[in-house]
Amino acid sequence: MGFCSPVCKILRRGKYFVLLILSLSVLAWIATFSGETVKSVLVSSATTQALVKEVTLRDKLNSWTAAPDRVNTQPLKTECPEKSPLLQGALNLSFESSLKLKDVEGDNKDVNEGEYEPSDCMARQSIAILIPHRNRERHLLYLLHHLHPFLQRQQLHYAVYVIQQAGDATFNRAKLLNVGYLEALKDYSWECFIFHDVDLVPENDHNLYMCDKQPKHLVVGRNATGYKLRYKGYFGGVTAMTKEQFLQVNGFSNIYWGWGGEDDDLRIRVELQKMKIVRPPAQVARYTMVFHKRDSGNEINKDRMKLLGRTPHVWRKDGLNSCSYKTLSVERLPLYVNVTVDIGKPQS
Ligand code: UD2
Ligand code: MN
Repeated sequence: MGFCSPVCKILRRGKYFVLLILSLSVLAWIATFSGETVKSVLVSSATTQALVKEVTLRDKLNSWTAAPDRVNTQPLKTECPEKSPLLQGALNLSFESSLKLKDVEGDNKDVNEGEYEPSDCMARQSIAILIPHRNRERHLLYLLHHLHPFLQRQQLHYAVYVIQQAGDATFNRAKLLNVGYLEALKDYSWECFIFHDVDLVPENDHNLYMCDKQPKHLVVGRNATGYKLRYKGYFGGVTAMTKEQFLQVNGFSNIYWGWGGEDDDLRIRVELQKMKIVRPPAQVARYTMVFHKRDSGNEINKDRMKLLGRTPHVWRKDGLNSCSYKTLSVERLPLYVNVTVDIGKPQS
C-alpha cells in the first residue's frame, strides 16, 4: 500500500486528467456542432423563407393589384426628416448637347437598375416614376440627368420606369401609363405613382414628388405658358396618385390615340370619385419643357371631345381592368427600367 499509493495516486490523477481532457473535447465538439446546427437551421429557414417569398412573389405577379414586399436586408433606419436637409430650391437647369448617357450614369452611381433609396434614413414614401416614351431619347437623357439627383435630394425611395411604345401605330400616352403602373407593381408594392412627360424638367426641388391624400398635379406653370396654369382643371404633364387613388378611378382610359384629351379624361375620373386635385404652390411647381414640335404618329385626336363626353358612362370598364398589351422586353438598365410594349393600334 505504502509503495502502491503514490503510483495509484498518479494513475488516478492521470485518469482524471485524461477524463477531463476527454470531457472538454466532447463539450467543445458539442458546442461546435450545435453552433453549426443553429447556423444551418438559420440558413435553411432563410432559404425556405426565400423560397416561400419567391413562390408568393410569383403568385402575386399573376395578380396586378398586389406586389411583393422587398426582403429588407438593411439594418433598421430612422425615418427621413419631414423636410429633407438636402433641398436647394430653385435650380439652374442646363441642357448641354454634349451630354452623354455614360456621364449621367457616372453621376448617379448610387442608382441601381433605376432604383434608389437613401442610405442613412428610411424614405417616407416609395415612388414609381412612369415615363411614356417613343423617339425622344435626347429629352429622356436631359430628364434623367436632372431627375435622379432631384429625387435623391428629396430622400425618396424611387424607381424610374420608361414605357416604350413599340411599332409606329398612333401614340397612346395614357395606355402606356396604365402599362407602367401594372408592370411596376410586379417589382414592388409602390405606394405612389408619378405620371411624367419625358420633356418636362422640374425647376425647384421643393416640388415634392410624393403623393398626397388627394391626387396631385405638379405642373402649375412652365416656361412656354408664362408659368401660369393653362386652364382650370388642367391635369396634364406630371401628376401624382397613390396606388389606391389610381385603382379607384380604374386608371387612365385606353382609348385615347394621338394627342390630347387623356389628361382631361383622368380629371373627370378623379372628380367622379369626389376626389379633389391639389397643387403645390405656384412658385415651386415650375417646369421647363424642352422645346419640341408635335411628333409624327401623335397627331391631334379629333375624337377627344366626343370621348370625354362618354367618360362618366364608360370609366368602369375602360381602364386598368381592360388594359391589354404584350410586354416585348423589360431591360434593367443602370438608370431606368426600360419596358417595351405592344399596345396595339386604334380600333377603326
Ligand atoms: C401635353 C401635356 C401632356 C399630354 C399631352 C396630350 C403638358 C405639359 N403636357 O403635352 O401631359 O396630356 O399634352 O396628349 O401639358 N411622347 C413620346 N413620343 C411621341 C409622342 C409623345 O415620347 O412621339 C410622350 C412624351 O413623354 C411626351 C408626352 O408623350 O412628353 C406628351 O406628348 P407631347 O409632349 O408631344 O405633348 P404636349 O407637350 O402638348
Ligand atoms: Mn411636351
